[in-house]
Amino acid sequence: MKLTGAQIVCEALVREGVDVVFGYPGGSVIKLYDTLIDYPIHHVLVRHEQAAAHAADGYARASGKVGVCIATSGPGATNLVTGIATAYMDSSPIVAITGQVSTNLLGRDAFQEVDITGITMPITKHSYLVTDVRELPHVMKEAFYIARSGRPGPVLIDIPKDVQAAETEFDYPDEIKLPGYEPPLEGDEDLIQKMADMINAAERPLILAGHGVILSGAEDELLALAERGNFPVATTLLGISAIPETHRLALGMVGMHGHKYANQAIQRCDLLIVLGARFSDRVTGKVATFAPNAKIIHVDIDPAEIGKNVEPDLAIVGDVKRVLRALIPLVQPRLCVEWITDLLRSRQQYQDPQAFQPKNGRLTSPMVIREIWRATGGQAIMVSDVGQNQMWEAQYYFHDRRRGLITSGGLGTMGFALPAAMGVQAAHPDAVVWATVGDGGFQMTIQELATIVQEKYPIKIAILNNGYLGMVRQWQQLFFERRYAFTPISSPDYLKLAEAYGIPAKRVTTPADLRSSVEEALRIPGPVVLEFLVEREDNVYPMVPAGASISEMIERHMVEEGA
Ligand SMILES: Cc1ncc(C[n+]2csc(CCOP(=O)(O)OP(=O)(O)O)c2C)c(N)n1
Repeated sequence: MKLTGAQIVCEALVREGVDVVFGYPGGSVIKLYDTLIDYPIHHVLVRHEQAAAHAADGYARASGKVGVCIATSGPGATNLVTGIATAYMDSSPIVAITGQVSTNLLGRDAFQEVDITGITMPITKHSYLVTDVRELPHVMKEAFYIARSGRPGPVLIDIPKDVQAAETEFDYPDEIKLPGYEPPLEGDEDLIQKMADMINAAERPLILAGHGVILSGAEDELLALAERGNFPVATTLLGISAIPETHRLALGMVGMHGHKYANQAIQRCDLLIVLGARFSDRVTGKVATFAPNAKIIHVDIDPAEIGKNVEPDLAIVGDVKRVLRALIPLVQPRLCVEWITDLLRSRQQYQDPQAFQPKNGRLTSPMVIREIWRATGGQAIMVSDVGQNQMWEAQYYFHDRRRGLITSGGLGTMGFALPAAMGVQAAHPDAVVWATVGDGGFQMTIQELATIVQEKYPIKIAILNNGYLGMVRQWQQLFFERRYAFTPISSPDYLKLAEAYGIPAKRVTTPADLRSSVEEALRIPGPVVLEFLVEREDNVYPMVPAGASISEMIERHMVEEGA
């Protein structure tokens, strides 16, 4: 059967199980759009292409499936770049399809021509410029395979206008074999035995779970391993929800704004078992003093990660789920009583009661986040933006739902939350989805309120309005002598704005109104905007200064009481 390039794209999407795509039309994809409308694929019209990429990313992170976004050539394609880079840094599988000028105009600075494969080369797993329609079926198949296999990531397919219109015989490959690309799945048996021996011999073992645990769907195995040996489990920011955060063995997040006791556990353990994490600088702080008393085991599917930042004592390249399945029977069931009792005690003892004290009569962000946690029973999918709001969300919401936190960790992209929440809601129409955003980040992709309304996504949007680009202000306060250079930021009247979009909204100013406002928002079936006026100069504690050791945490009392 002969099909056009545009039909081949749509047929391939259907065969890959894609039921929703996020995009924005233009001259170079008009043929594709004209075809797409006849296919059983829902197209979400975003208001800016950046949002299409973030939404595809949010969809992928929440569902474990590949997210798809579409943009036209030139400015449409470049608008995707931030979203593609965000997905790349966090190993999120998306396929980005861009239109391109016709092949006869390539390289001639034609209208809306940009070399998007060149631009995105360092931020994709692979990118294709398809100049012959006959290549399209296998390019589509390969793109999905590459995006989702091994260490997942974004793939871009750039398709010139004439290729979309050209016809060829359609034959979709069943399988893909790519020379030189064979993601290693099974870990080496001998090394897994060695890993078990090290675990069995350790006195103070600690698991550090990263995004790889979630990406490989190894949550059950992680829990089985932890419970088998009574091992405490800390997570990276993206590893949050790998273990239910209210589980007795869950220690919470490590790193720059990690929990004090979790960071201390890293410094005290004698064996650190790192699963699907990449030793980001936000996690390790000063590498030379990271986990100084521990032997380190690193399990990761990407061989390039081994020894990149931290040299492990034992490395296993493989899929976390498969490695853990092979490992668990080799680990002796036991109770690490002393070490864990000690840790749990320090976990209980560490509190920052001031985080929950209204300041200057105003709410604090931790109060707001904790209230959302209470009202949703830890089961909402929380999509956080970047800045203080992100760290408070990670610290004060206990994520018990799998894939319950969606956030931009590696790139740290402000403006991520609102569009990513759209993808999350598309993946899970019945889930309770909250986007928590700062007043700065919200204004970066604020236009997506229109998409949310058009799609009837019942997203609850919590704006933590402190009148500042808070996280930068915090650094200025602590390290730049309080010179608040260009961080005070004004906001529009969010209630009027929400009204203009047709979204119910409420401004919450006092602690007394907090509970009823959150509960009311949950009762409303559609989207809601809640603007919380929070203390303007609150800081996220603890904080490890950039480049310092994770044992050198700044705590609230050191700053506010001048200790
Ligand atoms: C696109 C982008 N630009 C700039 C930054 C640098 N940055 C990190 S946090 C932050 C402040 C965020 O302010 P806001 O959104 O109000 O959130 P808050 O920290 O107050 O919670 C900035 C500017 C960024 N992460 N992303």
